Amino acid sequence: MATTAQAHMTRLLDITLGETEREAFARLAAALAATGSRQVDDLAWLAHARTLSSSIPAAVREAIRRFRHDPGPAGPMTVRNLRLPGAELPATPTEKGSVERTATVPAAVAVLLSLHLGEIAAFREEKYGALVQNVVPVPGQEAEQSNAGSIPLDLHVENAFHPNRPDYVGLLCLRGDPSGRAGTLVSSIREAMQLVSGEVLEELRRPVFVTEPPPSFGGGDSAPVHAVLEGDPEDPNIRVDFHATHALDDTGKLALERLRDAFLDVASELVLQPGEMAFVDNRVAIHGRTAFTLRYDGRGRWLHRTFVHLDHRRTRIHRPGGGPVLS
Ligand SMILES: O=C(O)CCC(=O)C(=O)O
Ligand SMILES: [Fe+2]
Repeated sequence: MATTAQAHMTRLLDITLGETEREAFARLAAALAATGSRQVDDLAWLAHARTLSSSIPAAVREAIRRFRHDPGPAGPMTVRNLRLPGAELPATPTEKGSVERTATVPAAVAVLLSLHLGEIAAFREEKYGALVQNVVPVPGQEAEQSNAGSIPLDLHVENAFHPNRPDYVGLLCLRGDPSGRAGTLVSSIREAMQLVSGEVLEELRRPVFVTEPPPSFGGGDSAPVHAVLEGDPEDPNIRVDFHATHALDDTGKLALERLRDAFLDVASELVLQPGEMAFVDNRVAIHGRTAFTLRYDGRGRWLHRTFVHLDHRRTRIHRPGGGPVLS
């Protein structure tokens, strides 16, 4: 573990805080957690968090800036060695639609990093528009294709059906899976497309795919037909959810299968540990999760999730009052 003021970088885009950064970040998060209304979704608290996000350690700001410029071949960046409450952490929540409204230290950490990357955002229809959401298994929802389940979660772009889907998804680990089995899978189109023929890539650029909203959005209509690969054919954006995206013709179906195989071949597994936060570029990479064993004894896996947009102005018409929640 690095102990100098200079944080140690495991990869260009990953960063492990040295002890000095770790303590400085912890002090900042504690100060933010104790500020004002202590409510994450309160605009005044959020404004304070935005200001403080410029005071996170320089090495973290630099890593985030590099990641924002280019997410690299694989698509995630991970910040490691953040100090979070250990033994004092409350029991892992188990209720449906669980969110973190209170500005706890972990919520403050997730918000500080997210606000340095861009603009934190949420959707009114999903988890009540809370900015910090809990990713925890929920009794009775084990078999659901949502983050409340514990069966394998198919690889997906977050909210692939939505025209204003997040640019980034942040996942902060408060409590790891005690069995060590729950892995977040991340797989990028930059790597996957190397394994797919030009003809298949051509098929994926046709607007012959539909994507249904996830259960977390309470169902509803599919998005209009769309292409799975958009933008520059050399370095496209990806828009697919292997559970919710369907092709309208047979060549499209075959192309989706080929793409899925390629994504699985290049996927990497991040087994997040407490004090680690991963950000996934939701335009370049897709993510999912392996199956894991459930525990409802208060010690089970617990992540905080945030969404980040780069251009707040683009969604202004959907954000009443200029707040962070899209309706
Ligand atoms: O549980 C995980 O590691 C990821 C779950 C997920 O896809 C999400 O919360 O968006
Ligand atoms: Fe997800």
